[in-house]
Amino acid sequence: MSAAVSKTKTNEGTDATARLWRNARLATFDPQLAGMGLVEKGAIAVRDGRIAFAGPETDLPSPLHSLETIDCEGRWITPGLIDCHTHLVHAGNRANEFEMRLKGASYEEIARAGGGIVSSVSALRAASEDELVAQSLPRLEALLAEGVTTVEIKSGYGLDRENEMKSLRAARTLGALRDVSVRTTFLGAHALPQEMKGDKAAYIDKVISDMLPAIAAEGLADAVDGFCEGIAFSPAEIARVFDAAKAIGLPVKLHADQLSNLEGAALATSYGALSADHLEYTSAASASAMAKAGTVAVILPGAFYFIRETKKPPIALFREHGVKMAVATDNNPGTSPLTSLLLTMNMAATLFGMTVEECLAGTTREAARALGLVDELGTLEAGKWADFVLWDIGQPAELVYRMGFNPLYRRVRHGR
Ligand code: DI6
Ligand code: FE
Repeated sequence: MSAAVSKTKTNEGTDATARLWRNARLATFDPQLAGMGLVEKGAIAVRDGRIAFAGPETDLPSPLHSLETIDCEGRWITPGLIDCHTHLVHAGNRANEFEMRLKGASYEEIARAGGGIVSSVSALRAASEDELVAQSLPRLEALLAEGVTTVEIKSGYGLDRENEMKSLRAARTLGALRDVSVRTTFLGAHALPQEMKGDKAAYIDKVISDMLPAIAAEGLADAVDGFCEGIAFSPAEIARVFDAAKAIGLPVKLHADQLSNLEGAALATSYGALSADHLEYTSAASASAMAKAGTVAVILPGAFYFIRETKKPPIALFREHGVKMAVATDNNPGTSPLTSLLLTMNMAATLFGMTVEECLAGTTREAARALGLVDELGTLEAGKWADFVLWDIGQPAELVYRMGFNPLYRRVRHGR
């Protein structure tokens, strides 16, 4: 059954988005309302792709009564989902490595056999930009089919100027090919490329003086990320990258404390990072620093699950200190080949004990905050982009509760 569009009222001028979505139940995530900001018998008025009003139908300002009306037939509406941490642009996959691990091989053995991140770098370098787009598109489409309207995509499998730029251009192209907002993040400090083995300092030099200026000059990155870990880069090396990002005016985020505690989250806060991500080993001191700096904790249960990690991120600490929490897929070929944000929410709830409200806020409002976009996206509030999803559900908890079921009815981005 399709929602009926009233034929008696016409659009205002040439604004094809000018509409009134009425007879809906809203989970607004408006921070001024309690909990999920629920509104029974709600309406959303859209003009010029933005929300002109969201709230109880009875409060609708009279000038908006003349808008063309869509009857939502009592369906639930949430903000469009935001996947705020992905490595979605990559080439090939690592299913072979997965099979080897199932037979008992260690990461080290796999790396020696030419697997691991190095194999994803070779595959990406061998792929043309068009091939990269073509391979990544089905992953993007899987996210969109479940109501994602904004996705962050990192580079980090190119590891030289040409291939990092190719990745970021491919990410931007994906955003042009589909109705989705793409935010790009330069993750040059992801791994050490084989050709620079034994010389991390020289590689960081290249990230800072070769790749970053070229990427910034073309406007290819909205933020800069790094992987702070024993197997990747030290806090001192990441600090050099962040100094350069800051000098160029780009915000930073960090893969921090995923496999060990290097106090990466605290380092990120000293640069006013938008987010610190993973955080399995994050300390109380870092959690407190995150709260003070307003750095969002991005929780990534897909990687935790896939690598069979046992140390859980300190959710209780984050709650205690008032750290905002986002939830994302971390889609990548090595540790999280996951393209379902709905399943990710179920994992965050089941594996980490996050509440329904935390999971849903984590893929809407807090995900927007982790991208520095909370003034534009992430809630159903007047002034923000009209990005929202109509769901065939009886209550918001169903979005977190089900596994492998998609109750999406309609996805709306910028009012369309
Ligand atoms: N942390 C991860 O889990 C992935 N990257 C990162 O910084 C792993 C990426 C890969 O193995 O391909
Ligand atoms: Fe990641």
